Amino acid sequence: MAALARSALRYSARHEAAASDSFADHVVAGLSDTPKWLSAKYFYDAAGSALFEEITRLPEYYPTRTELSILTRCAGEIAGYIPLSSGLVEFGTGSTKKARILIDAAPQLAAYVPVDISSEFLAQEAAALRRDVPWLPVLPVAADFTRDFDLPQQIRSRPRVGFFPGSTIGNFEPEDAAEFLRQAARVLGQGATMIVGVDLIKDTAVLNAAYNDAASVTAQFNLNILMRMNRELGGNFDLSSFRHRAFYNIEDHRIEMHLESLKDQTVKVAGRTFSFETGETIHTENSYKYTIESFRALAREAGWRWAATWTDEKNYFSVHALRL
Ligand code: AVI
Repeated sequence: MAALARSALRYSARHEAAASDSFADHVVAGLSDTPKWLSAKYFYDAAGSALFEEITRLPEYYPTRTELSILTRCAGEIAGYIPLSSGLVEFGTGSTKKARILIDAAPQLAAYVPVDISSEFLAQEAAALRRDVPWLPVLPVAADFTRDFDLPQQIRSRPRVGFFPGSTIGNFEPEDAAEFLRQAARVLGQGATMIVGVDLIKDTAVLNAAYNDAASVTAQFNLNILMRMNRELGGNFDLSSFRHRAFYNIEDHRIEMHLESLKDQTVKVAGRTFSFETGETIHTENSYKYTIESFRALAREAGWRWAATWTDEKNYFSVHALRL
């Protein structure tokens, strides 16, 4: 995934309200709180984005390959929910790999609109797609996809289909996920369709393994945020004094990722000093898991009508079509 491709991710409304847009302010707010927290959006610098790409290829990390297999196997059926001459709007386009599966199956598409905060990355992906799929107008929009943005003039009078794969919706707090779906409804407009990838609740051992891989890539991904604070905010975190912790919280239906302090210590970062007790953690990410029913309920609450669901044979992952 490109640097910043997911930088529009919010961690929770509470955290968002507490921190301004600057990384330094965010770090000071999160590390001054009890318990300490940081937003998952700061994982995705260049190193973090490369590590996330590695995660998607790990044997334990089933979501990416399972979603790709559903999209590939069910592309024809999913394309049946894409109206004639419509515009496909992808929210937070990390890579066009998944959209390409839908594009290949839906020659009725009139345009593809990748939306991402990183304009440089968008331009690269758009150029590659134009080369490979010359019949399709590609109209990139550089914007924070969680906020209001204008669709390109060329698709305003066409039917619109939103696409939000990867279970990125799981990194939102449920109330923020509903707010995102409401926002997508406002942007796409009446009559729109939305195709969303959602990771499902499953055996705890499978979930825990996916975020505690044997090669420790997820641990490096989590610890990278300390490295980023050292580099960008003059921090002096000793990475060997923290460890990656990830576990499935059954009550809240979410994987929680934390960085745990291995000793009593003080750390300087962003011009401030923070104390850590042994065992104290920084909560760095939530990854919510849904049942098909609980996701449908969330979508309904946000004003969308459920139209179809596709899953894999193990029921690990789901892709939903919603209608406004
Ligand atoms: C981007 N997102 C859907 C990933 C997830 O599974 O929640 C991020 C991730 N964190 C650790 N591994 C992968």
